[in-house]
Amino acid sequence: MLNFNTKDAEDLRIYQIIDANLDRAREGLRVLEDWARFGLGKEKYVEKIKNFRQILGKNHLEVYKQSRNHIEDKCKGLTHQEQMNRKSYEQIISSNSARVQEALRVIEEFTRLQNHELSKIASEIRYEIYTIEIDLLSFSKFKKSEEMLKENDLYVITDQKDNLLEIIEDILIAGVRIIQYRFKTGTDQDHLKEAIQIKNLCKRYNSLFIVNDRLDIALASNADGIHLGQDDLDLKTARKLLGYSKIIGISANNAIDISNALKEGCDYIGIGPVFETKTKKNKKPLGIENIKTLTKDLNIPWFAIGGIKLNNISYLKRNGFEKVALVSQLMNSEDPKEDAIMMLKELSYEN
Ligand code: TZP
Ligand code: MG
Repeated sequence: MLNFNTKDAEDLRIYQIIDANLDRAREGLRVLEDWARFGLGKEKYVEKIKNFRQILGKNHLEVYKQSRNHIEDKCKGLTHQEQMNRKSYEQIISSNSARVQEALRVIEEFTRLQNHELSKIASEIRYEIYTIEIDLLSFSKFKKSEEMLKENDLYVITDQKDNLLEIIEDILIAGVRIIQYRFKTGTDQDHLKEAIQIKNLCKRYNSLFIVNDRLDIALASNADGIHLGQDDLDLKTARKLLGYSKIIGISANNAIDISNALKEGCDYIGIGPVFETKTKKNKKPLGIENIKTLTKDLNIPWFAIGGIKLNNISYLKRNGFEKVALVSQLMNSEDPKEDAIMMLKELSYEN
């Protein structure tokens, strides 16, 4: 039972703490709720967070509110430099989750003696916020990757090169925003080391970093996603292991591959080979007419791949191909930066 008869100074000070922290928690929750609603469109999370706000609202008793001006708060309006430095939505989610968690912890401690029920509520919500924070961050990360896939038309895949990092940096400077790390021989240790270096470069240039074939290397290098061929790990298993913050791309070259990939929730598709290519000698080219048929109703991002060069981009564009992926044109280029700039230019022309 609550006992609010005693109005001694100590009680008032405690109520003031509870009052301030209920406000703090609800404000932080509102930030998370609005991001879940407008930023991510995640109805289930909106409902959950709204419910927490309402529970805390109901428990914001008059006695707490009335204590508000008991002692003048000398720290009112103080802001921390960190608040001014928030640059990304992720930082906003994290700092507001922390604000809610901290406020709830304070409520939990100070209500323990005279409002046990509110103490329990604060503790329960606090635990749920830890999970909600991680989920919202995953969704936000995924959404950002999804947008990058939509916005960028040139997807560059690496080959094994001594000066690979240099080539990649040139390509990133040129404006390419999707890099896939692909390797077929060598040691895992070397690949992981290289993957981390490329990931860091991609991060610096705000670009997507995707690992081909290898889920372990993708996870260990904190890649943004993985690209799987038809003989690689199946998409369902990959999704289970990677979670929902990472993108998964699939290589397809017929209608069944495409329909399976869509059913299992892939995020983009690489379709090819369009033309003959030395990079994948044993695959028969599909040709543009086949690809046009295969992609007629496709409504996720797809990249044509195989034998794509600077001199056939305009032909592909005239046939309605918007996005391309390639290896040799940039990996074997004398001037990868200049070639990437030209490619991006070609791809940006309206037909
Ligand atoms: N998948 C289908 S074709 C291909 C892959 C990985 C190779 C593309 O390489 P290039 O050098 O751009 O033709
Ligand atoms: Mg593969």
